Order: sequence, then C-alpha cells, then structure tokens
Amino acid sequence: MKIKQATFITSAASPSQFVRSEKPIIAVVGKSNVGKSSFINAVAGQNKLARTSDSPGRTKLINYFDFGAFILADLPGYGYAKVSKAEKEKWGRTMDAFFADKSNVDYVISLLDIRHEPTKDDVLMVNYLHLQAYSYFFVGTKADKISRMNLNVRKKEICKFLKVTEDKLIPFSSVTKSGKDEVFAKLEEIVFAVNEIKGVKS
Ligand SMILES: Nc1nc2c(ncn2[C@@H]2O[C@H](COP(=O)(O)OP(=O)(O)OP(=O)(O)O)[C@@H](O)[C@H]2O)c(=O)[nH]1
Ligand SMILES: [Mg+2]
Repeated sequence: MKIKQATFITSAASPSQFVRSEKPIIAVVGKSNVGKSSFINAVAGQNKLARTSDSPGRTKLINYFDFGAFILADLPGYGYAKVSKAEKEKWGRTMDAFFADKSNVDYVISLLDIRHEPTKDDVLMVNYLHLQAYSYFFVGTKADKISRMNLNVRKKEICKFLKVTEDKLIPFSSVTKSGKDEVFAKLEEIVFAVNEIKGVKS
C-alpha cells in the first residue's frame, strides 16, 4: 500500500464532532507516551503530521488524519498518573461514546511498549476491545530500544501475557521504521476487509 499524502482532517472534543466516513476508520489507542502520534507520523512518512511530545498526556482530543484509502484516529492516551480525576472521567466518557457506536470506528490498532509487560490499563483496554467485539492488532513500539534477540523474547512474553497469538503483535520503531512493511501489509488487509463489509469498492 502506498500513502501519497496524509492530511489532518479535524480534532474532535465531543461525540458531535466525531468523523463519519465511508472510508475505514482505524483508531490508534495506547497509554500516554507509548508512541501513538509518532506511529501515525511514521506511517504517513511525515515528521509533523501528528504532534508528538516527551511529556505524556499531550493528545487530549481525537485527531483524525486522512491517509487516502483510510482514516486514522489518534486517540488520547490512557494511564497518565498526573491527570486529574475530572480529566480521567472526561477521557472515559469520550472513549465510551467513541467505542459505543460502531459507525465511529472500524478497526483498532492497540499500541504497547515492546520493552515492558503490558500495564493494568493496557489489559483493561484489551478486555474492553474484546467485550465490544472490536477487531484489532497490536503494535509493539520503541523496538529500537532493545536488541533484536530481546525483541523476539519480549514479543513472545507479551503475547503469552495477553493470551493472543504472536501474529497479532508487530514490533515497530518510529525511529528506524522497522516493522513498517508489516504494518502496511496489515493496513492493506484491513482496508480490503472493511471495504468489503461496508460495500464500498477498494
Ligand atoms: N526510541 C523511540 N522513541 C519513540 C518511539 N515512538 C515514540 N517515541 C518517543 O516517545 C515519546 C512519546 O511519543 P508520542 O508519539 O508523542 O506518544 P503518544 O502515545 O502520542 O503520547 P500522548 O499523546 O501523550 O498519549 C516521544 O518522545 C517520542 O519521540 C520509538 O519507536 N522509538
Ligand atoms: Mg499523542
């Protein structure tokens, strides 16, 4: 799959602003600072499409990006300890509203830090996706920070921990772009499948 040019569509702060489209809408979820915005930029082949930050909790709105054949939705990160209770509740309401209606989202890419055991919040997110019967795959971010040998070990451990098969997790680095081909192949599959379901020609 070739991405010609990805463009920013809009930011949504509330359900009335959620984007509806005939194109597949793929949500990117994960804890704060895991690398969601960096992942989106790497897929786009652009540095500054989605705003990234060293300080967690940067992306507070749902930011939508048009990739031509599909739309990526950059969701606000979870599990950031320094966020106030009120903000956490607002986050929960936005997420619930987003995932409650299947016209908001066709597929989910769930990002995990490949270096660490999934957090409690990661597990909650995965359970939530199961419960809501969403299709998803995992991207293990920051793969450049560990050795190749360790990468396979971590991949096995994370999949075992989450009780998923290993084909569900793609190790990825936004720095070296390793894993990009696998991600593109997966995106191609998703776009084809969702278009078949939505009855749109791909
Ligand atoms: N080494 C390395 N650093 C990464 C990678 N992906 C992201 N980072 C760094 O991790 C930090 C957070 O990245 P973001 O893409 O802003 O993370 P996010 O998940 O969008 O964070 P929030 O919007 O706060 O939820 C930044 O300093 C990135 O440069 C990666 O693959 N490798
Ligand atoms: Mg972000």
